[in-house]
Amino acid sequence: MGLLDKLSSLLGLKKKEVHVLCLGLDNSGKTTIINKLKPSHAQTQDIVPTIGFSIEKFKTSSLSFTVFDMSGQGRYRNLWEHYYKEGQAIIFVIDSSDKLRMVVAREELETLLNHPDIKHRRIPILFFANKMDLRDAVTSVKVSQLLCLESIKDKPWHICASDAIKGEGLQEGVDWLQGEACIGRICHILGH
Ligand SMILES: Nc1nc2c(ncn2[C@@H]2O[C@H](COP(=O)(O)OP(=O)(O)O)[C@@H](O)[C@H]2O)c(=O)[nH]1
Ligand SMILES: [Mg+2]
Repeated sequence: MGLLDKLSSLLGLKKKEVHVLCLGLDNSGKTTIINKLKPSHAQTQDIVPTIGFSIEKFKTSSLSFTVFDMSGQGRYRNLWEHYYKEGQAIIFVIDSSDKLRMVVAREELETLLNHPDIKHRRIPILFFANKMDLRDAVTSVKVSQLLCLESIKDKPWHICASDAIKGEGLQEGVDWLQGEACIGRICHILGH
């Protein structure tokens, strides 16, 4: 069973689809992570609505993923923001070895958190401090400091160090997200 199949069956979500947004700057490792999570039978659809901006989408029986790069000086922001409404969980990927662009990642994160379709929703956010295998990589604690994650008070969040090529750290992240999605669903059922 793939990680995502396990996740969806544990969640008992066979009927309802959960939509996960996987975002971060280009080159952070999103495609590599998603490919590791993806069961072999999942269907991938690459949509290229305009030159310079592409979206990857794939679906399993109960989870649907939308993956895109938050790069290009926000030139395509209006295209990617369109997907925020349907997101019920967020995976935000950071290249831990790219210190120069850490500030850009932080700005994009802030813009995301302040967006009207995200701001007032208690969406769980999983951060992958990726490329931990690289010599230049900073620790996940340092990444969370550089991104000011401690200031996120109104959403559950978690950071995991990962090496997407070896697949290390991904399971821990998915396990956390799974727990949060369960809590979210129970709250939803209870009307909270
Ligand atoms: N060393 C190392 N390289 C990685 C890791 N994750 C991704 N990469 C490499 O980083 C580059 C960008 O990865 P990709 O998944 O295409 O990033 P995306 O633009 O965010 O989708 C590729 O050459 C990957 O092989 C990692 O954990 N460690
Ligand atoms: Mg990609």
